[in-house]
Amino acid sequence: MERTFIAIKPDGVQRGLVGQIISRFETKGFTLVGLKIMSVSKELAEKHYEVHKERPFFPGLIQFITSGPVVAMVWEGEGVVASARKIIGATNPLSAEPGTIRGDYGISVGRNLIHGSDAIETAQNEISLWFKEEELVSWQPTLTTWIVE
Ligand code: D4T
Repeated sequence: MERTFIAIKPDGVQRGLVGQIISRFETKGFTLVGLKIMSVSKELAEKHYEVHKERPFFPGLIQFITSGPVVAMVWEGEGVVASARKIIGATNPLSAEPGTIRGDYGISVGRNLIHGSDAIETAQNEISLWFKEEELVSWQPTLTTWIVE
């Protein structure tokens, strides 16, 4: 079953949005299979954002993501990678549609609240970077037959 990596960034945690953000994915019908609050090391942050290492915003991004606790999650469900990106909204919260997480709660690209994997392969790499296999729980919610035909 498809899985994606989602992280509530330090701004989302500090602003008390953890519960509301988790609710978006829960009420959509996806299944939470991994969850932890953690301090992000510089090493992990640099690995996670490696593709951006030559970009001018990279130092600020690393400083920000390591500046406070992050809530790291793995969500599961059919089409979850692309669907989660839609729920999250555009990278710049000012361009993100109302109804998306970034569209509803943010105004600045450097404080865009949440990360979601951008493709299935990226998701697999990010999940193994952030979680150990034994931290993930495979389970089938009893509600599944009322959510998935
Ligand atoms: P993440 O990876 O955090 O889910 O964001 P996106 O997938 O939506 O966007 P991204 O990879 O292009 O950017 C990664 C991260 O860098 C921050 N950022 C981005 C920034 O601070 N300034 C910028 O100009 C850009 C483009 C925000 C998200």
